[in-house]
Amino acid sequence: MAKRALITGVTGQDGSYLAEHLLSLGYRVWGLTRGQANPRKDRVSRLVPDLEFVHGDLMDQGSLVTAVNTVQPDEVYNLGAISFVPMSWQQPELVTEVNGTGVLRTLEAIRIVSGLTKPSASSVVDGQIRFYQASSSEMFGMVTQSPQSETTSFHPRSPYGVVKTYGHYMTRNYRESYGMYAVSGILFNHESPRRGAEFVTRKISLAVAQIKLGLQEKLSLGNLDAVRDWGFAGDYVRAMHLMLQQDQPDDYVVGTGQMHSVRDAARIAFECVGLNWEDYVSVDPGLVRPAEVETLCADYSHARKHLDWEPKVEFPELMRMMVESDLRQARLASEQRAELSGATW
Ligand code: NDP
Ligand code: GDR
Repeated sequence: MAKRALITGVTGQDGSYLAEHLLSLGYRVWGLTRGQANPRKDRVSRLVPDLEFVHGDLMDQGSLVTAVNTVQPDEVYNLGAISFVPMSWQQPELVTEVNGTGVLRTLEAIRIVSGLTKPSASSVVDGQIRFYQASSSEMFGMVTQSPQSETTSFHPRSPYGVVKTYGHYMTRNYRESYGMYAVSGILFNHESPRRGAEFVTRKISLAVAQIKLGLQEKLSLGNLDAVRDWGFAGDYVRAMHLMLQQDQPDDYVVGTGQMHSVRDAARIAFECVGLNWEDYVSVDPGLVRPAEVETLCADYSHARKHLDWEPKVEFPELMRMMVESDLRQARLASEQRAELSGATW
């Protein structure tokens, strides 16, 4: 019988890659979608035609119980979140509800549907629903140790990071309290052509494509010195799946162990189209964060050893992939505009 998976956040970057990956392994996959007319649902349906849908919202406990009960999943991947860090200063309470209490509600939905009525220290049993929580390197925040591993202490620097830390510990607590197979992947930044345009790598790749085609003149960025460990989302969803296939549940750091600054990202992206980044990029102090995470770098040796996982795509190749995808789309959009303006009706 095909395994069954439920993904929250299926309309996001990781959701679409994870759905494709699980379907390629023979799973039946349901994505949780919210709202009465979500255009991102149409987009993911086009990208992943075999994906099935169930309605629900991380803000609504009953809808999650119904979704888990309807799908009867073997595995639940909780990727749903407000994932743009600056939003968490603007709407900290909403981010707490979705990214924090949403984790608790999903764990509760699994507990209720599984009939786990009493806390019990008993270990994982076969046939249990397995749960993956999308934890984040933002939990490390102000780092005093580099690279960061599963044992590095947390010092989150944004409401987003604080709330992800809550979800992380709640996941561990359900594992320890109910014997649930519940794990967190502490994932470092991962990008792709499907990355939201608000995140810095995609903001850069989109701007490079527009500037190359003469559709934009300049690019404003915030902190050019911020350093991240950027990998490819398609590689990281393999790690998510592997975390749920182990004999015992555990948490894993996933990253590349390579560090690049925002400045490097801009330089590499502009070089892809033969331009010098310094001719186009300026710093807008308004984009600098009130409390910045200056530098992050993953020690993913635990994942390498126990999951046999390695990233395949290096950062320059990732930036090239994103720039080329944005160039193709910008050219297509230009051609369609030209066709429309030449239309005779
Ligand atoms: P995206 O921002 O691309 O996707 C977020 C998803 O969450 C969307 O599908 C969105 O759906 C959904 N969502 C938002 N609010 C709710 C809600 N109330 N109920 C149900 N779903 C909701 O994020 P990514 O794919 O990049 O990231 C996936 C997860 O991994 C997130 O939890 C993120 O915080 C975490 N993470 C990401 C990293 C990265 O570098 N990408 C690194 C570490 C962790 P809708 O279309 O309805 O808005
Ligand atoms: P991050 O990703 O906050 O690390 O969170 P983002 O791409 O937004 O920022 C990375 C770094 O770049 C600096 N920066 C800018 N960022 C944006 N968005 N726009 C700019 O113009 C800009 N200029 C400089 C930022 O200050 C920051 O230091 C991502 C999200 O996917 C989270 O959900 C996830 O948990 C973490 O990665 C790991």
